[in-house]
Amino acid sequence: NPAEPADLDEAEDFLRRCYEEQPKLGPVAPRLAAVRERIDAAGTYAHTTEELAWGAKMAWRNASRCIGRLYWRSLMVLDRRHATSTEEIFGHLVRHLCLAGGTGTIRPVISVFAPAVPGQPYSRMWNEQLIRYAGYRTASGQVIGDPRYIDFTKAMRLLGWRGKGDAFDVLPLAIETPHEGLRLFELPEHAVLEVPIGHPEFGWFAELGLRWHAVPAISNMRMRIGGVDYPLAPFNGWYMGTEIGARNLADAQRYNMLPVVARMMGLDTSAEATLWRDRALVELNRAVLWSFERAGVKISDHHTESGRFLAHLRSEERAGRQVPADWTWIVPPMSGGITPVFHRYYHEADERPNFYTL
Ligand code: HEM
Ligand code: NRG
Repeated sequence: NPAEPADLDEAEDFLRRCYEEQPKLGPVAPRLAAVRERIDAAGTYAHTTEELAWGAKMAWRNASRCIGRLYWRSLMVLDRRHATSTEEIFGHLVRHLCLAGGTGTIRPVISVFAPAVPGQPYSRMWNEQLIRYAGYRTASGQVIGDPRYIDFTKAMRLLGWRGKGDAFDVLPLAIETPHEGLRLFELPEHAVLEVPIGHPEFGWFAELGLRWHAVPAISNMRMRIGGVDYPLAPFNGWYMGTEIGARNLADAQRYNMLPVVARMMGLDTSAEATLWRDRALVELNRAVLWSFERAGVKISDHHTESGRFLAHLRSEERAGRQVPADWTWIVPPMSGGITPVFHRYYHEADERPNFYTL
């Protein structure tokens, strides 16, 4: 998996924007000359810590699928480029989760590990997110846990991992480096903040035994800044409730809880037109939001997050920037038309820095 040489035009474009947006970094001209020389000689260049920090914020700002971008300036950027062994990387990932999750005041954090060097293999993770639940297909064909991770779970078991076989088993981290190959690590409990799901009115809801992790931390995207690729740069913010209540726990190909919730609510499921799915969906989402709040864990509802996104559009306009956005991802997966983000078009563009599939 060797990387290409850093693109000089992309490097120059990034540096000009970065130094223009951040006058305290000084004049860009001498930096441009130095970077040209490094790319000529070595095929790549090293970002300063300041360039890395601002570049990561720009990458978030340009993530056109993300509704949560109003707070892009507050991203905490951890420079972990020096870490090389799987042990070191794992240690930093545990520290990342503790910093991000703490006791519930979720902070947006990104840990940036070594960039890809032209012609050389790089370190990466196999996990889609730092915290995810295993999925098992039993002999009778039924699924326990998250169906999305059945194949991943199978791969981990072939590598010697043993899960409890429950519906919410936290998967191990699979970290691969050129020197050590693939190694598995079990996350310590204190790094995995979780919320049990109950309901403000339905006492029976808690007995469903549902829970979810507090921190969504995507670990399989490549961050690209100024022509340099960072294949290992896991990041997190907080959850918008619908990600859990309208997708992870609701999708037919995920935890598929709508039929169960509807039955417990005593709804008439004999015809789609009773809208039993929609009624169950609302209660499942109330349950998620209420439970996170009860546990003191930061989460936001889709109305609030939509309002913030419009505030972000206005604030970026004042800064003279267009906001690249993808309507199909920005509009929440329930009640789309009653959120303000639904009723408009967006500037569709691939601006860099950004995040890409690995
Ligand atoms: C996608 C919300 C922070 C980068 C998303 C999605 C939501 C969201 C709802 C769509 C997810 C989906 O439908 O599966 C938020 C909220 C945040 C936050 C509420 C709170 C602060 C961040 C941060 C970063 C980021 C800190 C990066 C530094 C992205 C990217 C995607 C995304 C790259 C697209 C993921 C993909 O293509 O699968 N965000 N986000 N977000 N967000 Fe955010
Ligand atoms: N829907 C996914 C997470 C995707 C990113 N969402 C965020 N990102 N909120 C899920 O786990 O349900 N973030 O960095 O906060």
